[in-house]
This record gives sequence, structure tokens and C-alpha cells, in this order.
Amino acid sequence: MSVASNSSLREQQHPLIRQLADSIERIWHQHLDLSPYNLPAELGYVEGKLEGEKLTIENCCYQTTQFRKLHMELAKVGSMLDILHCVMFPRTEYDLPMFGCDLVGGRGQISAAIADLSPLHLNGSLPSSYNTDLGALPELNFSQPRDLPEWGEIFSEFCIFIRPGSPEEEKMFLGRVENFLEIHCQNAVTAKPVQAETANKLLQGQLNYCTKQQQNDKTRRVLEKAFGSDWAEYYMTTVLFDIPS
Ligand code: BLA
Repeated sequence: MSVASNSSLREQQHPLIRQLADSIERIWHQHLDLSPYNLPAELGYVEGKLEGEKLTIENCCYQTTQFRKLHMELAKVGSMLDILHCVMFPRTEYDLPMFGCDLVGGRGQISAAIADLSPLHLNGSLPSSYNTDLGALPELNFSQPRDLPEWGEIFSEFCIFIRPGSPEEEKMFLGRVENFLEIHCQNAVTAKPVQAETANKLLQGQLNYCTKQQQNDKTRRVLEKAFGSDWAEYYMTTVLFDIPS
């Protein structure tokens, strides 16, 4: 799918969502050698109705040597809800964490902004180069931190989960996600394949991550209301958080 195909929905999104979507694609193109990733044809662009409002979903997907799937999704429910969802799924032959990001907003205000590089080792540790690089970033203070739900134990100590309280905080969040992406892409392109035994453990880690994310009732509720519960289950388990084979 081309970059331009997402521009229509993107132009209607909250400015922070628009800027982050642009940054994600810029950093991906800058560091990674992207190949197309074909979602089932009926899932690239989806429309439904939620409480009388039109729900539009646009997906953009790539793959690379190190990542089995790079997924960015923009969704909009009338004027009520703007969503950016992005996950970078590593191939299990590479010891890389999971990049994930979700921005949810409506009526001019972002209510949830979350980004993380989440560990896939069962003991919860990140590769040491990530601890070094992420640990070197200056500490940020946001006025409205948010509490993670129970399934949020998958996230790292570097996870940011906030409601941005001002344009300055929006800028700080955007900058930090760009830092995460740069660090992640730089580590990924120099990563060496691991032994089968380690790859198998990383597969278990990815399975655990996806299973926990599938427990996000707030995402599920939006999709269920617009498309029904069977479709929501299908979408959450095959597009948003599919488990690698
Ligand atoms: C929260 N996700 C939410 C919320 C909504 C969605 C409506 C509640 C916002 C709020 O409490 O202010 C909805 N998110 C969606 C929908 C899609 C989506 C419909 O991505 C897709 C079409 N979620 C992710 C990823 C992460 C994530 C990758 O998809 C993290 C890396 C996290 N979203 C996340 C968390 C919450 C959230 C932790 C808060 C959940 C809670 O408070 O219970």
C-alpha cells in the first residue's frame, strides 16, 4: 500500500496523530528496507457504523528482514474518536522487543497516549543495548500520567502512558516516540539472528504479548459496537495482534 493512500484520513485526524503517523513512516523509510505486507484484501480499508457515526479504518503494513510485520492503523469514528495504532512485530530469529503505540482522542483532545518498547523475554528484561540507549534518554515529567490496566504488565519501565495536558506535552510525547523508533530501528538493522532455542522463547514472549493485548476491552468494545463481536474477535486476533506461526 502506498504512503499516499493514507493521506485522506490522516488529514482529518487530530494534529498529534497526524504528526506521529508522518514520523513513523519517515523513520521506517529512513532506516529499514521495507517490503509490502498484504493484509487480507477486505481489511485494508474498512467502514462500519458506531452509534450512528461512520467508523473508518485504514491500514498500512510492511515487512523487513527483522520484522515480520510493521503495522500502522488510523481509525476515525465521525468526529468523536480519532485513533492511531502502531505495532512492530519482530521475527522471532531476532532478539528485539515489541514496539507498540496507541493514541486515542476525540473532540480536539487526546485522552490516551501510550508508547513502549516491550520486552519479549519471559523474565521481563530488554536486550542490554536497549537498556543502555533508553536509559540514556532524559527523564520526562507529564502532568497527567495514567494507570495501566491489569494486562499492562507486558510493558517495560520505559513505557509512557499519559493524557497530554498541553501542546508542550504533546510535543514531548511525540519526541519520545521518535526516540523509541530511532533506537529500535538502529538496534534492529545491526541485530544478528539468534539460536533456535532462543527464537522459541521469543515466540512464547510474543504470544504472551499478543494474548494480553487482546484483553483490551476498550479496543474490543469500539470494534464490537461497529462490526459485531465475531468480527471484533477476528480483527483483534488476525490484524491487530496476530500470533506468529
Ligand atoms: C485505550 N484504546 C484505548 C481506548 C480506546 C481504544 C477507545 C480508551 C481510551 C481512554 O481510556 O482514554 C481503542 N485502540 C482502540 C481501537 C484501536 C486501537 C478501536 O488501537 C484499533 C482499531 N493499544 C494498542 C497498543 C497499545 C495499546 C499497540 O493497540 C500499547 C502499546 C494500549 N490502549 C492501550 C492502553 C489503553 C488503551 C494501555 C488503556 C486501557 C485501559 O485504561 O483499560
